Formats: sequence, structure tokens, C-alpha cells
Amino acid sequence: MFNRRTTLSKFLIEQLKGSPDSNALAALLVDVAAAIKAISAVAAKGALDGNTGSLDTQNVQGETQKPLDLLTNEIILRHCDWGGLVAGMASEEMEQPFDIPGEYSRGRYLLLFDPLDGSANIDLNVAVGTIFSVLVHDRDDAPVEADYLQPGNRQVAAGYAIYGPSTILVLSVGQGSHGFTLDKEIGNFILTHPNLRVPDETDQFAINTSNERFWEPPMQRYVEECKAGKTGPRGRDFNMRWIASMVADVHRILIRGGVFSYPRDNKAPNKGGRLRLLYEANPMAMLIEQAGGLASTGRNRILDKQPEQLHQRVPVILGSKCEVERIERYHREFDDGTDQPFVSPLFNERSLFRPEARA
Ligand code: FBP
Repeated sequence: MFNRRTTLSKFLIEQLKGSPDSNALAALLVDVAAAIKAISAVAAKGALDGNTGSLDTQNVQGETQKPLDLLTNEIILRHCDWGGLVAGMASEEMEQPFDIPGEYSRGRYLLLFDPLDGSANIDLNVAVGTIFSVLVHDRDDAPVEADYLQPGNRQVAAGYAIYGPSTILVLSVGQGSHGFTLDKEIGNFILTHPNLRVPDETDQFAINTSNERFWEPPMQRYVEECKAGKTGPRGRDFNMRWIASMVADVHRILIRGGVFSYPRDNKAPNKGGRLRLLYEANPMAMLIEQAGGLASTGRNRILDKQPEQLHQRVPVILGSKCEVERIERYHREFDDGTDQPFVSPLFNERSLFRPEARA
């Protein structure tokens, strides 16, 4: 039962063999995995530890914080601040980056994370997750905020944990995306989903359709056509899913395909969508691309986007290649005015969004 099972540590040693500074990166990912085990245990306690409900505080996004948002943030900081592997950390739950305390040495990595993604679901006992991204800080002095503002194509590692019936860690160090299931009896992550692949084609889309009237016309066009199914231009029926935990929706796509969208909406046209670029969109984009999918803002590759602010948001459209390419084409046709056949029943104005606001 326990023979020939590849543990996370063994896998990382193999994957990173010969890479520069491979031991330090492997050690950092093992520290992150240890924090994820601790979060898995805390999340599994649910209301037993009084960690449900909401606080009367808000995070930098103006979102009401949950006790677990802060607790999971602390768990990651405490697992990773003392090992001499990171130069600094940034989190959805902290307005400013975290500086490594003076008593500890600094390493060369920047760790960025959303400690508890989908936290609105925690009281509902629906799967939530942790998302993380690793960048390089190649100076000896302490990082400042600008050092975190690197495009996603500079990530050296990215991953997420999904806390569901089982706890699964999916990560990439640039050689594919791979899944590990936590064996709680021995406290080890075991390789169970090697070389994940996103099918090019899909009949499943994930989006919060309650925002439909606020989307740009190309997004409306795409979803209208999916809903029309066999009776419309796609000529086949589609299925819709929306778990409202990005980790769970993306995990489904990595396991069976699909396209996930959280597009820009004109509820807050300057915000550029809901999801954060540095510690949600970028790590998920790396995992999806490493598994053969695409990750776009609708107009540009997410991983090429130059961040301007630590907590900036970005429209996210990711998953099966053919569907992401179609959505990008619809955006191009809208921008250059060649999408005439489709007139959204909800939009009379063609350019409801200021061009400069586009990602
Ligand atoms: P946080 O919980 O970290 O803020 O994540 C944002 C998120 O919960 C995503 O996980 C999810 O995809 C999205 O918001 C759901 O948004 P909505 O509630 O508007 O459907």
C-alpha cells in the first residue's frame, strides 16, 4: 500500500535536479506544503474552533474578513518567515508586503498568496483553497513593493491547495502541472495527478451569470451562444458550473476541461474585474498554461501583463484552448467593430467601456 508512491519532496528533487538554487526552491515549496497541511486541519475543524462567521474588519479590497482569512494568513507567514528562503511575502489579507523579521535571514524568493480563496464559502462547508506564487528577488537588500510587481511569466513556481473531501496540492515549477493528495494518516503529499492536461475542446463554462448585464458585449455574445446550445451558432449544448471558489472551478478545469471567466464588468469599470493579478490570476494562469490551456484577459495573455499595483485586479478567462481563443476573437471583433451580426439586447452603446480601461 505504501510502496512506490512519490512524495512531494522526492518529486521536487527530481523535477528541480540541476536547476540553479533548486534545493532552496524545493525547501520553500515544502514549507508552503507544511502550511497547507496546517490550514487543511484548521479548515476541517469548521465551527468547532469558532473560526466561522465574519469579523467586523475589512481587507485592503474592502471585503469583510473571516477569522480564517487572518488565521490562514498567519499560518503561512509563520511557516515561511524564519527559514531563510524568502526575502518577503505579499498576501490578499495584508495591505503592505511582509518584511522578514530582523532575527531571520532573507532568501531570494518572494512568496505571494491568497491564503483562503473562496472564503465566502467557508460557512457553507463548500471547498475553499489557498493560491500561491513564487517570484525571484535578485538583490541583497530587502524588497520594496515595486520588487513584487513582476509579470507572471517571471514566476518560478505556482500552485494551489483545494480543501475538499480530500486536500489536493497542484503545483508547477515550469515542467507541467502536477497534483498531490494529502495522505493524512502519514502526513505526506503523494503524487496522484501527474502531468495534468486541459482538453482543447469543452462543453462546460463557468461564470457568475448574475453579472451578465454588466459585461462587455463580446462576453455577452459568448455566453448567449453557449446558452443557445444546439439552437444557436455553436450547434451543441453547453453545461454551466459556478462554485464561487476560484480554486474549485479551476481544479475542475484541470481535471476535465472547461472555461472559467471572471470578466471585467461595468459595475466598477475601473477595477478591471474581481480577481487579483499577482496572487490569483498569475499562479492559476501558469498552472493552466503548463497543462496545455490558455489564460487571457480577453485581449492579452495574463502572464505577460505588467503589474502596476500590488492588489490590482484583472479580467480572467482561462481553460480549454479553443474556447479561450474564441472569446479573444470576439473581443477583437468587438474592438475593431466587425462583430456587427451580434447586437446585445442589453447594450445600445457600442463603447460602454472607455478604451483606456481595457486590459
Ligand atoms: P476571495 O474569496 O479570495 O476574495 O476570492 C474571490 C472569489 O471568491 C473567487 O474565489 C471566486 O471565483 C469569486 O470570488 C466568486 O465571486 P462571486 O461571489 O462574485 O461569484
